[in-house]
Amino acid sequence: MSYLERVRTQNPLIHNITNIVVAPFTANGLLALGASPFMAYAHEEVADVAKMSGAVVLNIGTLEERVVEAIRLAGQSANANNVPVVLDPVGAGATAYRTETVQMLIRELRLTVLRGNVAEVSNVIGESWSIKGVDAGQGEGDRIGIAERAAQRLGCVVVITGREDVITDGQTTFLTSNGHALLTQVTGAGCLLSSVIGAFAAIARPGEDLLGSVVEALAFYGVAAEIAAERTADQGPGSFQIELLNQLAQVTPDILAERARVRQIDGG
Ligand code: ATP
Ligand code: TZP
Ligand code: MG
Ligand code: MG
Repeated sequence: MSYLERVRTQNPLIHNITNIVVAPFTANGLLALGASPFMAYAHEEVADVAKMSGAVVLNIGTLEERVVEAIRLAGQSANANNVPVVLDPVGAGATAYRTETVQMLIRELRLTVLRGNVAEVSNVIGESWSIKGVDAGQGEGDRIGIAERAAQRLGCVVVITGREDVITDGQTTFLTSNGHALLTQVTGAGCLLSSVIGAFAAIARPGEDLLGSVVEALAFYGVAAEIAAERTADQGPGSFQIELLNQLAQVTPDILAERARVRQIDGG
């Protein structure tokens, strides 16, 4: 059974502490995929919600003190209960507050997956890369090297997205090249992807197939975007955004196998 089928069969509960821009889009995307979204922020309940979930997705997009504390409490509970933790360090490097917050989080939490653009991931590990708000700035650095160093330093799977995505555990590295430029015109395309990765991490067997599952999440999301772009070719980002949700529900394991562009570049 593919990881995608496992997500749809197991319907994992995904606890999201995300930003105010993307919450409904993220919940709808997870439902379309076949996962079960749960947005919960209250300090009184986040530990309980994290404990009962298949994965916890932490996103600092519109951070403020109460949200940061909710993220910390949820992450600690997930760690204590062996629930996978995905961190999306939105805008890390754009302000000192964001950079310091992600650095506190990586000190205090054990991450399962870190997913960001190249600037965000660089800034998380103290290698600066220009960033304009929440979008990666221009740069010519070694995206693969940054991802591998981040994975080794944090002891987790790291995903750097862009036109081509890098997925690595620090030893073995994959590139996926599905996707479509229209994804850059939909806010939350990266944030939803981080939650989709959470759903695939939730069904992975710990220590066995996490990396493979995350690679499939990237290919799946990219294929859904490609088909959505084909179906809305004469329209624009609004129609594309809706069709992306449709395709998250409609892409089958066979379509995925036919269209996925995945390349392993290092290791075993
Ligand atoms: P940024 O804020 O820098 O756009 P993000 O958090 O929105 O970052 P992206 O890097 O845009 O995240 O990645 C989100 C999705 O969009 C991924 O599936 C990625 O493969 C895809 N993607 C991003 N840019 C392109 C592109 N130019 N062509 C094809 N796919 C892309
Ligand atoms: N501002 C703060 S969070 C956010 C914006 C526009 C959403 C960012 O979403 P993504 O997925 O990184 O494009
Ligand atoms: Mg983007
Ligand atoms: Mg982002």
